[in-house]
Amino acid sequence: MYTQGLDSHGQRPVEARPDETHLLERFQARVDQDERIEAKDWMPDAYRKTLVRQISQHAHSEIVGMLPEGNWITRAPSLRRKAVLIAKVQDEGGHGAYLYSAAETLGVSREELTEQLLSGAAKYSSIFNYPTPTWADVGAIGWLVDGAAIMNQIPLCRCSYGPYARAMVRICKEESFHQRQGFEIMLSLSRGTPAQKEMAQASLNRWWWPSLMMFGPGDAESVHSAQSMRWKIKRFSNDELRQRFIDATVPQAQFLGLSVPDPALKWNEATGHYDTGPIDWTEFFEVLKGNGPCNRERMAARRAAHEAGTWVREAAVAHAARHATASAHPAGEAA
Ligand code: FAQ
Repeated sequence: MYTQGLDSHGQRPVEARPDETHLLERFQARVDQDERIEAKDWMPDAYRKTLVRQISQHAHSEIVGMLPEGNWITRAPSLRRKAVLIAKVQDEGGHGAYLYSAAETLGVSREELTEQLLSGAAKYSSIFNYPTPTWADVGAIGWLVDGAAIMNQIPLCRCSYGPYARAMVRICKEESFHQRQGFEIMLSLSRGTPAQKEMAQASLNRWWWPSLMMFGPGDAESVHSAQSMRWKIKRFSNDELRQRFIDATVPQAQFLGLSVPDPALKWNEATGHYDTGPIDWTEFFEVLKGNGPCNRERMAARRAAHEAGTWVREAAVAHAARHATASAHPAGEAA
């Protein structure tokens, strides 16, 4: 019930029906030449399915991702922080809306996608199943979670599927502001009183490892990566992006005067990258199975919100129907 899409379908190699071989070759040639694939173009069924899976999971993540920070809107420490946080959480809702629209261009309805989320059939990012017990968590989410999201999403602006790539351009601009506001909260706390600095450190300790897990399983375990990279949906592997994030973020932690909670973390002169200790993949897969600290709470909140919004959806449908009747029979014309 609370799983995140355990009915995962491993990506089978794409096989063309005999009559599709030519279409498939042409499609791959277009992708290889970095041409954009648009909604009405021919595309292999598996490409369409992969995009619907990834884009909808991404949309669900944005929507569920409003909850951990939304938890702090009523308790933000100043009017300025409150206004910024409200705007940030609204941006995430907007990202969800663009992404659902991008998924709809592939022939799936928003209702179906919502149903998949609410029934537990669809996944959303593991990261949003962790709690936000202190204000510093709002800083850590902006700094680390939005930071990881940007690292993963900038390459998606060059995704082969046009509607997804275009949605990502605006999303990345907004995520970049989110990352800065998070870092600025962490900076204020780490330059504040000893108690504030301790709060920032505790929050880095909580969010560091889950942020690394956001990039998905290691390359050897990533079932979709190879095919998605051939299709140029993904441009870099999970491990490559994770390493880039680590290399960019460790110096930021040093600037804040905070320690990354990894005793094995070490700069490797030979590779030009940071080496890290092992990631606890058992924790990741438990979160995906629905056993993270907040999976049940997050799904319960989404179901309650959906329920509470029923009258809005009904009113919108009634309004659209009335509008359609009025334009079909303008005033003065006989019905
Ligand atoms: N959580 O074969 P791969 C954000 C699943 S938005 C849960 O490597 P793929 C903004 C994966 O779906 C954050 N499940 O899969 C924000 C697959 O299962 P399936 C979301 C995960 O697709 C900030 C299985 O494991 N971002 O943060 C995760 O090639 C602050 C095997 O994995 C996106 O969605 C995970 N972390 O690569 C909002 C970006 N990782 O589907 C509010 C777009 C993997 O077969 C506040 N997505 N899985 O049942 C992607 O780039 C890719 O889908 C990856 C996974 C990289 C996430």
